[in-house]
Amino acid sequence: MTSRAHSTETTPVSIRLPKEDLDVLARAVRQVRADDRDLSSAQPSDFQDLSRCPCVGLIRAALAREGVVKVSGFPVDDERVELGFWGYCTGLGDPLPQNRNLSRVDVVANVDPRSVRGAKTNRALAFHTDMANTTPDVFALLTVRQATAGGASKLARIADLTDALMSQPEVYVTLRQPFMFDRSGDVSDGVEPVFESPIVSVRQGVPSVVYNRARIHRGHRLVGQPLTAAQQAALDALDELLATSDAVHRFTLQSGDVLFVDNRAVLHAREEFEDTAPQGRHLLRVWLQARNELREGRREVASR
Ligand SMILES: O=C(O)CCC(=O)C(=O)O
Repeated sequence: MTSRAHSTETTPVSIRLPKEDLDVLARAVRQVRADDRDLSSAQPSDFQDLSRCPCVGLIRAALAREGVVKVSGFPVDDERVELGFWGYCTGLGDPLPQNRNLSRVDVVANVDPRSVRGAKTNRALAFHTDMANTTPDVFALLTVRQATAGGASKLARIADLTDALMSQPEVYVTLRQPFMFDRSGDVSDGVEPVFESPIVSVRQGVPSVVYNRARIHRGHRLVGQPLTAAQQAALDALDELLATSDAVHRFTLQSGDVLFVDNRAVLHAREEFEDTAPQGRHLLRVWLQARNELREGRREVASR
């Protein structure tokens, strides 16, 4: 991604889904339905032909290089859109459950305006990385319907922010120490309600990020460990950088757009939105664990 101020619209690397991928996908979905199965019983192996589709390889390469890629032209009018979307995503990684109900595909829409989970409201979502039951390596967001107004996406790669953070050594050192994160109670049995992680880590030369300020405040409250002055100052500095940096990209997703994001490399945010149409903004989300090709791709790109 090239640097531009985030008040202007910029577009991530974009790929239009070719007919070949759409045909392979439609065949796989038809076969699952013909076997009288649905999203809950479909298997990644039902969609294995997609791994040979050229577009899936291109998406993987763009994700490793840029940390984000937008794919347009996903068929959203099909009543089996959730099954097709999940199936397409399994070509890029192993699917992960997203919450206590082990949802394979979660809905992002204004269904519960007072929810603690911002994705179920129309509120602005501050910069964060995805987490709850587990932490995905990659997430995919499909826009089924846009909002009447608002809802623009914002993205920032941690690698583009590290120089600015390192120029404030106390901030950088603090962000590399552990913070407590609340999982918002959205966990399956046996999963701890709070987890500990640094915000910024560097492994084999690759910077990665885990961030959600609201969850950090709740996590520290839950374990009875108030944030120190240095921790508060480090969070303020990171938020200030995200609010002002030229490395932030802002754009609006259209119906049929899928955004694939490396959740370890890129922070994302959303602006507030408004729905006046009877059927409001509706997005679908899938979480993935990266397979080796993606991890190795990231390391290779970082070592150039
Ligand atoms: O609604 C959006 O555009 C983004 C949603 C989001 O940030 C999330 O689900 O984590």
